[in-house]
Amino acid sequence: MIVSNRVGTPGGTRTAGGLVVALQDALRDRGGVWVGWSGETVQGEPGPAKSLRRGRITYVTLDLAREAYEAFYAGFANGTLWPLFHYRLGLIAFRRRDLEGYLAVNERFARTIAELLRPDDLVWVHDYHFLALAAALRRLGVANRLGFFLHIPFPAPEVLRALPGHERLLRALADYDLLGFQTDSDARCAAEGLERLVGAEAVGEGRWRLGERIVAVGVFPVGIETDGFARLAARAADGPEVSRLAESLAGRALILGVDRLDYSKGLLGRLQAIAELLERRPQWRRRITFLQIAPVSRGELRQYRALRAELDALAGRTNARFADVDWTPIRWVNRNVPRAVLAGYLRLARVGFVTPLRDGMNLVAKEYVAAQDPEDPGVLVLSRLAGAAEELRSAVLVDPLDVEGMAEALDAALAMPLDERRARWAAAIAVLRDHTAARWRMRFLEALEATGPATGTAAGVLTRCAAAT
Ligand code: ADQ
Repeated sequence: MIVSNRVGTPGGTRTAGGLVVALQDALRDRGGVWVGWSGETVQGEPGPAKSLRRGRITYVTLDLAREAYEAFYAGFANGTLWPLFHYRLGLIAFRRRDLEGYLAVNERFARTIAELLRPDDLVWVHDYHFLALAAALRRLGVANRLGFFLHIPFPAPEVLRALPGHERLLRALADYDLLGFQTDSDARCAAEGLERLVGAEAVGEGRWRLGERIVAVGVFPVGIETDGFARLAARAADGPEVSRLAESLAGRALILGVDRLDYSKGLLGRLQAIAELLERRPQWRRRITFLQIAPVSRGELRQYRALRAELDALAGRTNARFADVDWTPIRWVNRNVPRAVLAGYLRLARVGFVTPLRDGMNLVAKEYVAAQDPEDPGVLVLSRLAGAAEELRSAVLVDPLDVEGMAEALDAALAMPLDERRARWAAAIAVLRDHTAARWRMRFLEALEATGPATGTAAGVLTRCAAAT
């Protein structure tokens, strides 16, 4: 059984992210149930869960009452946990009633899940919306193996300590059998939080004891279906949408960014770096186009609306400053793009520009590498603070706060000779062919199956929280 806030719509993967596809494949292989929010809010009490069977997968979705949505999704999950876990303390809004609403939604999901579970089912829970789900399930007497994977970074204990109620959430995490993280640093932070903030005791082999419970902590970097995405990109290259973009470039080099419009993605610094490049390296004026595809996300939250206004203004100002009658440097597009078209755009780009201030992994960086033409690959310019930077060491790595440094990196990437581009790409694609989405889910599920006091998992050696040292 998979639990995640949003579920992949049955059959529909046209716009679905790589992750939804990977989870769908996991259920298709083994058969199972996918539980999540329907995406609908209702006035008053929501009705019972809806269930839909397609092949070997049963989708079970719950509506949320409007107030539950406000407290759980807009409030605690995205107004409190998201900024906290991305180290943006100044953006945190905290209200007790949001925390209460969050815990209540976790309880409601637990009741639905408990009714559906058979004794030997494995449960794999995803992301920060459900930190407290295992605790709620245990209270209902569920003894199944419960695994949790966090897609976003896990903060250092000193940062987590800012959250009222953090002890309760950490104890709730220990009700899972396995906690999975994107990077070593995230796993170390979680382990150190368990030790320092709620007194868990390391019992060896990547496992911690808290009261009666033993929880394993491991590192499982999310991957993509590398070869599948490469084929998608190669096929898309001659399609009408990609040709339209190619023609509009009129031979200019394309620098491409693709992100949800989120303050963690470093979009302001990215636009500033484009302006800096054009200012300091005038030889690139008229010779590049920066396309940023950034569909609006969580637009009902104040912080997101403010960011959007700032980005609109900055893109407009930069264009006004550098544009000519027949050229504008920045194309700022707030729209979703079908996956197959996106793959073609990524292939067309001379530079993939990915500069989050912090990111659990960042799949766009991986998709950019997979989409390249092996004969003439482009260059990935990647933030050191994306989880993907731990694997993609051959990218041009940048500090996302260093605007001048990012402009220099763009200059180097645009001028990079073919030999060096090929060598960097070959190193990156080798990693991605090895660390695929299929391997990610198999490793996680194997580790989850191996948990329990009798067997235990050798999940990794964890010492100090890197972010705290
Ligand atoms: P996100 O923050 O959403 O994911 P990311 O990892 O880049 O970020 O994944 C986004 C996915 O959506 C990619 O597959 C991308 O192609 C797709 N996408 C983005 N913009 C799009 C657009 N305009 N049109 C179409 N598709 C678009 C969270 C964490 C990440 C972590 C992932 C997976 O924040 O750090 O890598 O989960 O674990």
